[in-house]
Amino acid sequence: MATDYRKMWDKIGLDLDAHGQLMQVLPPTYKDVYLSQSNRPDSMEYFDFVVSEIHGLRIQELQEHKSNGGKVIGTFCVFVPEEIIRAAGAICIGLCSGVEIGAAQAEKVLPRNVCPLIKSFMGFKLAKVCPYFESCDMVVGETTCDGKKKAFEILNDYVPVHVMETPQMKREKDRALWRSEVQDFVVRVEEYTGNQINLENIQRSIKDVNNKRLALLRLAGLRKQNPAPISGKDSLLIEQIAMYDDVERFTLKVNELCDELETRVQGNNGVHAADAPRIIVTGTPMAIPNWKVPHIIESAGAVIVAEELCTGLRYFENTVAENGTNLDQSIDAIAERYLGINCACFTPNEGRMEKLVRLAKEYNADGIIHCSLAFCDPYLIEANRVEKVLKEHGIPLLKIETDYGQEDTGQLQTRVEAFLEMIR
Ligand code: BJ8
Repeated sequence: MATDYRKMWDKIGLDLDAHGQLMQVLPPTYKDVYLSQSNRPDSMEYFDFVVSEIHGLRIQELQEHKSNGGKVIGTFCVFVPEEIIRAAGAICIGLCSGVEIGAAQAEKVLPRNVCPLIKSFMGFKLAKVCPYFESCDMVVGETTCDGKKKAFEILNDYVPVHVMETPQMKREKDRALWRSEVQDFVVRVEEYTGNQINLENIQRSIKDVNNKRLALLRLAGLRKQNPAPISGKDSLLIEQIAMYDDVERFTLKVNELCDELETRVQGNNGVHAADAPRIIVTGTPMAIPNWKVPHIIESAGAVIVAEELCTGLRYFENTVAENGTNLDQSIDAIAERYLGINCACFTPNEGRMEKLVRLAKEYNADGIIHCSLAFCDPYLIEANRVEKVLKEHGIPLLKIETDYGQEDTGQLQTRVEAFLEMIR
């Protein structure tokens, strides 16, 4: 029998009616999108369990951490250094959401035509439907895109927001700015948690988070095989869960999954036929439970072999150098690692173009699908640069612009099927 968490939800201040509506959406969607897949690895059981307890057990863990004096810090971008949060004994939680709930409330403070990711986090906070948000006493924003930057001013009316200034270029002076932002963040996190960050706890934290990223990289490496031993949908789910699960447990479970996948690879046991078109997805992050486009792609007979997304490679492809011998060196190493992220908020963003060409080769991809959220200027406009470079290299591309609604599903299916037909 399922545990009744209503008392806990009520205590942390959720609107139980609105939250009940949200919880009704998830199980049927999950069944259709995930549990309907055939030949899934047995080790996916853990990740299915995590989703089934998405607002239960993990929230209980956060509440226990808080009642023992710990802090929970929410983030909206993979640019926020989680190593620093962890070193200070706090738990870092990614708050981006991939579902449109609370849109009416969000539209009271935001324009109607705004990126769904921004509208969604504002809606979640205003409608009080997200126990992760309500567990955070502080959230960290960034100045990556204009929409988020301005939305954080409004969000600050409802929860304390610390904003990190992320540079828009990668010159030496931009690096210096970012290093100083990271140093300021250390001070802010120390003040907030009451815990000092020192060489010992930062090195431990760097190692733990590196291990998490390395486990995800191991998983990504296994997907280079043909046939792919795991679906793109399952891989995306794991990359989404990486944003909020317990770091050590998650790392262990991803490595266990990889052990199983290695056996699958040896037995030539894939989730799709060896001749299934191999697709790389690139673009804006796909926050949980936004599985619409991957579901369409894999239902049409293709297999997604990599995500050049922040819920994907951009999150784990780089690790922090572990050889810092003093605190400053370690903090600089963290700052440097984060500047390796190729977000479209940078200009120019050539690293992303080079990466896509390299990934297409490494993963033996037949095509790339560029998927951007509506009203996301950085990615929608940068799609032009992506198109130009991929054309020069003869890599087929399909560009999609969508939101969190299901209204365009039929149209997207038709376009994806036509694209797959073309590259087969
Ligand atoms: S590092 S991609 S997580 S900023 S989709 S809110 S950009 S209008 S999410 Fe992102 Fe960090 Fe970059 Fe990654 Fe704005 Fe675009 Fe919306 Fe976006």
